[in-house]
Amino acid sequence: MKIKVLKPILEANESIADEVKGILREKGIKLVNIIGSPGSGKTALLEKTLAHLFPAEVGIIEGDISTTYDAERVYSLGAEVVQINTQGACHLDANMIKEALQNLTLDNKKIIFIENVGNLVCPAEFRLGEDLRIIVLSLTEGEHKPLKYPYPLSFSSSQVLIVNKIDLLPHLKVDMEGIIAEAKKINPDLKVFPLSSLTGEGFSGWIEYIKNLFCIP
Ligand SMILES: Nc1nc2c(ncn2[C@@H]2O[C@H](COP(=O)(O)OP(=O)(O)OP(=O)(O)O)[C@@H](O)[C@H]2O)c(=O)[nH]1
Ligand SMILES: [Mg+2]
Repeated sequence: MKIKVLKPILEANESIADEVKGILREKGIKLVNIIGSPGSGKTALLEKTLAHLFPAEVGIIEGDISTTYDAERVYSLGAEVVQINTQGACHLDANMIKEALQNLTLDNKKIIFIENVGNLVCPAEFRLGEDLRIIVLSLTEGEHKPLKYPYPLSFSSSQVLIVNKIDLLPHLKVDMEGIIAEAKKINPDLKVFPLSSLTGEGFSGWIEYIKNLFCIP
């Protein structure tokens, strides 16, 4: 009997992620992968960010286990959106992104945001061909998240940490500076933006950063 050994899942994912990167590089489009726990504010961050960009130049890939609620929220703001329902899987993989790209108009896009499935653990393992990986952490998630979740590499493989819901700071017993210090212990190069996706407080630094990084006027 011949036993077939398939490529390990992560190895196969890596090569498809490279393909995705190649497709988008050819079109001059930047890809941003947003990771974070359920309810941390990934969609809210996207909604407020869209207000500072030309929505027609933005594509969004929404990853959820089920429903199109988040896709409807960003679609109503003028962005083209594709919803991926993973039917139980706790993360997106590069193959799903490759397929989603076939359902987006690429010619008029400058940037594509991926909202990954709400989960601080599984999505970190799967590179999607992104140019930038962002982790969104809400202050309501409590302290010590960076040290409790160093593996897989959710904090160390991200370039940006959004500390969301700072409008709630007066109502919480949480040490924001302590959270940031912990995250920096794991990844000293993290760019950190404390902000509120509800009030817009702290947004100017984040918007300036992403526009400069990707040369968006
Ligand atoms: N006070 C406050 N509430 C926020 C902020 N950002 C998001 N929320 C609220 O937090 C809840 C979750 O926000 P979402 O943007 O749906 O979170 P998400 O990370 O996209 O959630 P999933 O897609 O389910 O993983 C909603 O009720 C938002 O209104 C914020 O900065 N401040
Ligand atoms: Mg969401």
